[in-house]
Amino acid sequence: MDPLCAAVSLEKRKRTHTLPLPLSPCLPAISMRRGALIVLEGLDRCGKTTQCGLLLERLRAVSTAEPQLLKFPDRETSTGKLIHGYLAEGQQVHDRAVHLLFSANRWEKSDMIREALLAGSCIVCDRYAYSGIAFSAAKGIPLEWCRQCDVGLPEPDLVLFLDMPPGASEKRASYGEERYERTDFQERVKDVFQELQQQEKERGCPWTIINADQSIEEVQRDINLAVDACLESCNQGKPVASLWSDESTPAP
Ligand code: Z5A
Ligand code: MG
Repeated sequence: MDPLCAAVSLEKRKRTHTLPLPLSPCLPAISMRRGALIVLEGLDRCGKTTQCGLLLERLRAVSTAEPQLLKFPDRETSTGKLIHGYLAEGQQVHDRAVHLLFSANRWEKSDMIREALLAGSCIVCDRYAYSGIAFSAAKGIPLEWCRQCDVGLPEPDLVLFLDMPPGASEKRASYGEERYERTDFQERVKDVFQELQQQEKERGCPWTIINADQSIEEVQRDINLAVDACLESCNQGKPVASLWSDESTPAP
């Protein structure tokens, strides 16, 4: 059995007993042939940021290359500052212009993502292009127009959709502080996410749906199961693909 599979199967055995799941200190971390791009998506307050942090911690234990966490929007870059003004400070920006800003905010990171994956680092992404489409199409912008801006970004190896009824998230902390945090709008966003999910399934890139309406530990357990399978396939030389495009970069 190759070392990654050994680490992963040890993890699977441990899972039945304890959560969270630290690797045995005796087991050396694995040098991955290439890293995996793992995206967490879902409606507001479904637990994406919480689970991204937990996943990062776990990947640190499995791999020799440092895993990285990206959060979109990245509010620190120049495009991110404009986005933050729009989301949190009520600044007015044309719907299509703000869509382009969100997309640009991802493109700024695209070379870095590809290089890190090829160097063996896993990347955990807190929202990605799917949020970009879902929130803009929910405002009435045509879905295909929204998608075009993100064609060619690094394609995720795993999309984990944290599924939760829109009403349930209202009970969670800080709900309602930003633009978009209204149940009627979140219902429309969920409809677009469902349409995207169906389209991705039809093109052979199905999302993994995680029930987010359970405890943090239970959600983490379900995520870990899906991530294990994804790491195995990346380590077997799956190329780094481009989203909604035929281009790809072979794994080293
Ligand atoms: N947006 C867009 O329009 N276009 C784009 O291209 C992109 C984004 C990328 C800001 O995003 C907005 O940008 C977002 C979409 C839009 N607007 N909306 N809606 P953001 O990611 O910065 O949003 P946020 O403010 O971080 O919210 P969030 O990410 O949706 O929350 P979350 O990360 O999913 O949840 P959390 O922070 O992990 O958890 C929320 C609370 O629930 C917290 O107190 C946790 O302790 C608690 N929690 C977490 N898990 C559980 C469980 N399992 N049980 C109970 N409590 C829990
Ligand atoms: Mg978040």
